[in-house]
Amino acid sequence: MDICPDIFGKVYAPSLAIEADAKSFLEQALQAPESESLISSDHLKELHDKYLEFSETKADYSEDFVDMDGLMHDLAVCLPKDTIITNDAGNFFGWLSRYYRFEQENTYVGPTSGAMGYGLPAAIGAKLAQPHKHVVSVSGDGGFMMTLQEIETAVRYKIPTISIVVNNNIYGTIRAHQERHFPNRVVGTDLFNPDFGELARLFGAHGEKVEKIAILRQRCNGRLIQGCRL
Ligand SMILES: Cc1ncc(C[n+]2csc(CCOP(=O)(O)OP(=O)(O)O)c2C)c(N)n1
Repeated sequence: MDICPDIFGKVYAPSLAIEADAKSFLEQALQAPESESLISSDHLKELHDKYLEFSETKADYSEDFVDMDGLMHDLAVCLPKDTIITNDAGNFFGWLSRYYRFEQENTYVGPTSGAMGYGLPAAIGAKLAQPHKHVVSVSGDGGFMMTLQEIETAVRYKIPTISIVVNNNIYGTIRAHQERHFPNRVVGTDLFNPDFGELARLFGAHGEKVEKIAILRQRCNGRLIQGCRL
């Protein structure tokens, strides 16, 4: 369903395309008797069960690299439910949107227009507004490089937020399109990043470069988030 019909079929072919305002459609759909409903309650339960299975975090920990499934599992277990999460745009977001369940209101601050570089500044703003809550931003390396100078702001004003930078040394989202549509013709998507842990320390913040998830678990346990036990 979308308010703009131009979107239909752009990425996936829908079996039923509905042009509508999401809010008013949902309000009416909720009031419709089951006989008129587009979907039976059994089918709804079946779909919801599939969603729960798909989005259940997996305690996967590769020995060799930071396994995003395992990272999401640890975040879900570790972070208090009122933690505010902010993010950038990028492929890394797939894991966050799949696995992290927002169970309380006002715990997600995301870039409506899909802007990179949003996560860190948004986290600083959220922490100023809700200083009693933990605030964690999740970014790709490309997005983080767009606004990382705001670490200086956070240090100067003593605003304690946590930033996770998923570093694959490419603009992964764009690279994926290049490889799909123009194989062997990638251009302008390699990144040559600094060591983000070291960079954070140069700004006067705490910084860690994490190459294996075991190290993250060992270093973070009970330190970055008070009371967190993995
Ligand atoms: C300000 C801005 N510029 C460009 C884009 C287009 N864009 C979307 S994702 C992306 C690459 C993201 O790369 P990275 O942050 O490294 O994350 P990855 O996809 O590798 O996980 C780009 C350039 C955007 N969303 N916002």
